[in-house]
Amino acid sequence: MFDTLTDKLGSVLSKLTRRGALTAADVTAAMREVRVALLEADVALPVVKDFIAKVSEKAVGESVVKSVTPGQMVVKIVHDELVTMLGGDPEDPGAMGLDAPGIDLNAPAPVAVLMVGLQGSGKTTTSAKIAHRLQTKFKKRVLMVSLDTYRPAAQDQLAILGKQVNVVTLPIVAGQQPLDIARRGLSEARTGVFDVVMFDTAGRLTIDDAMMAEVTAVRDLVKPHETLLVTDAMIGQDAVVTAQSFNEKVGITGIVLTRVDGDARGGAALSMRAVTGRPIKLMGVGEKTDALEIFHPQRIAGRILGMGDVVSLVEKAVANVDQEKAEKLAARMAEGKFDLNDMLSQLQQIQRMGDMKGILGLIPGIGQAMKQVKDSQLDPKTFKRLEAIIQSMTPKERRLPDVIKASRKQRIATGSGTTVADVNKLLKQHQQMETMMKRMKKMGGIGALAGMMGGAGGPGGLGGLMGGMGTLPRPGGPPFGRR
Ligand SMILES: Nc1nc2c(ncn2[C@@H]2O[C@H](COP(=O)(O)OP(=O)(O)OP(=O)(O)O)[C@@H](O)[C@H]2O)c(=O)[nH]1
Ligand SMILES: [Mg+2]
Repeated sequence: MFDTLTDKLGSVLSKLTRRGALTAADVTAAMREVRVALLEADVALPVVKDFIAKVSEKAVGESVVKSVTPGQMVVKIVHDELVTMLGGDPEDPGAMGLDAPGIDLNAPAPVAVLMVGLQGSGKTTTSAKIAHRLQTKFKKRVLMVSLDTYRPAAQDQLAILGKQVNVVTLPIVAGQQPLDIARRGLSEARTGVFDVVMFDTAGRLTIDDAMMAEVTAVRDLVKPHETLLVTDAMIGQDAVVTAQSFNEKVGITGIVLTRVDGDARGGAALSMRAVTGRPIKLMGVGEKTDALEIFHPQRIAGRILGMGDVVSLVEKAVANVDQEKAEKLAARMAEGKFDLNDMLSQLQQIQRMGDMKGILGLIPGIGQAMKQVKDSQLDPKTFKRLEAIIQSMTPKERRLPDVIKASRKQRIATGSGTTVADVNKLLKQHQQMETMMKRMKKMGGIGALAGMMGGAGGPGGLGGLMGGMGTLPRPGGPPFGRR
């Protein structure tokens, strides 16, 4: 489905990865091409704008890790942003394995699943595919119920599919209306001890008020745990509009994108999550009853970019650098050494770890002390400012902070866009941290740290917190994406 997009992105980004250094202008030019590629793939304009803005912001602020080129770094940023756009979490690639059911069955049996969508979108076929999948892979007993009394032989169609895949369908009673069939379906699902009951509905347009009223009445009766909108990937942006209006009128919990095997340009898949706020859960990849796949954001992003090797290269490089730095820092701290370079690398590591309060809260003994830490002390801007101050120092000053006297302070303040008072504060903080490292060495390591955390709210508090961070293992996954 994404062939054209993959080709375009591939050529833009591989040009970048081959360059040694990147200027802001290179990134801007590349982003212009990425933007065109996304628009041509029929991705909704607001989604494209947002995507480009996020990637550009991250690409410019990104520090480069040795052993990868800036261009490779940009590929990784684009990748992570794609994953996010598709509803995934770049830091948690295993969030939903490919062998997950794909839909949420976490409710008392029989779990009701309602299938809705436009005419011919693939509701009936998809119902059979899902039922088949749940029954064979997840050992669920599924009952299928057709509420399509509009199209001739629609109920027979489901019955035939049911036979093919060995899934029970509710016996057809000629002339019965949708709500009555639904009621009968529910009671059959209960008495027959089914795990899941799927309701296939007639295709309808959201502008057809009578039919929309009918489906909401069915919804109120069967109280579906999942209401899946089945929509055809081939209809591009219209699929997104359809999803929006079904969501407003019926309320959907997820989307199944069909005909992903066709030559759709991919825009629907890419904009759906951002525009509707609902995830694509599954995708239909053919007419056969087993042609159904989990919509896995990581995988799809990988497929679109087709640069998995670059992405994993960057992930590894970043993980290595972090690991090396953390180990070096821990070793130095164990010796009671802690200069401004060490402070800088700690600042950078902490920032990469994302939500600092969340992470600090995990450390035993710190949760309590955390309550006293002012939010401003954990504000990313504060860290950035501290980082800027240290970066404005010469190597000698970083190694031997004692040489920093008045005129040097003024120079550093000017260089980092701060004030002499800010520089003084940082130096004081560093001194407190250094003292603590020395004390810690005497007291025998990190175990002593919690006891020293009592005054976390005081001026040395943040220093104390950061002192503890260097020896912590980094939480899994690459430290990119969210900042
Ligand atoms: N290639 C391909 N064809 C599909 C896919 N899903 C459904 N189809 C085909 O699309 C056609 C319509 O599918 P149905 O399941 O009958 O669609 P529907 O939404 O139930 O249609 P109505 O009940 O008339 O609204 C059938 O020929 C299916 O085989 C898919 O993922 N890929
Ligand atoms: Mg149908």
